[in-house]
Amino acid sequence: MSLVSIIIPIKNEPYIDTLIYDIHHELKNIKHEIIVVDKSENRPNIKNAKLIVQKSDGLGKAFLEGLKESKGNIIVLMDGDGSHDPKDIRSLLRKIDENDIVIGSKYISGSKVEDPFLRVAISHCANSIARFILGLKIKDPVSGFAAIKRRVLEDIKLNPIGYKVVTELIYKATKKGYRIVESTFIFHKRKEGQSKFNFNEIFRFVRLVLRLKLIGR
Ligand SMILES: Nc1nc2c(ncn2[C@@H]2O[C@H](COP(=O)(O)OP(=O)(O)O)[C@@H](O)[C@H]2O)c(=O)[nH]1
Ligand SMILES: [Mg+2]
Repeated sequence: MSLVSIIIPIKNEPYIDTLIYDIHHELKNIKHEIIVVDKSENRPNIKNAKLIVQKSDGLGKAFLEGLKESKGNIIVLMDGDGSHDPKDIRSLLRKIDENDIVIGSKYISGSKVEDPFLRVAISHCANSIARFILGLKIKDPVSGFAAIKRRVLEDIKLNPIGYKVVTELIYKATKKGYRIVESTFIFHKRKEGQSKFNFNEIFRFVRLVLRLKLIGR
């Protein structure tokens, strides 16, 4: 494992400083870089990470902008609100050598979700839609927490709409026969700030799933 690039899309996330500090602490024995892709109204003053100002729209496209600036052979995508714990990055990395993609999965035994009931219910519905319509075997194909080998991302063309770039990646990577496994983690309640998730994201997700199903890309 030579270099791990951690890409964190943010939009008004006051927790980002603490998160960056904790990631560096947790990964102190691993060569890594942190890339924050920012779409905030007021530019945050980011220390100890590379800041990219997002030009496009949406979480999925933020990931692609971060990817372009990254140098690692392993890429980690995570949220900037404290829901994804830096400690769990290590669990993803433990499995990446023998696999192509490792998904932080909320719905395998050993994982835990600290979210209100409505959020869990929406997440379960999105999961069922992705698994049923796209025929995915992964238990949590709508997760936003994953480690991915760079060569997979160089081979697959992503065309994200909205949040769920990992769903698109899993679908396309499965078709190409890449090895995808899941890893347990604890999905914490966001530590600060507010969720940017809204009902438009549900429509974008449905559009994404139908597009993948009907035209395959
Ligand atoms: N750069 C960027 N980050 C975003 C965008 N939308 C959401 N995010 C970030 O993506 C992560 C997940 O979003 P969040 O609001 O926590 O969604 P939730 O966990 O589903 O409630 C957080 O770090 C957000 O700040 C966007 O359009 N651009
Ligand atoms: Mg969140």
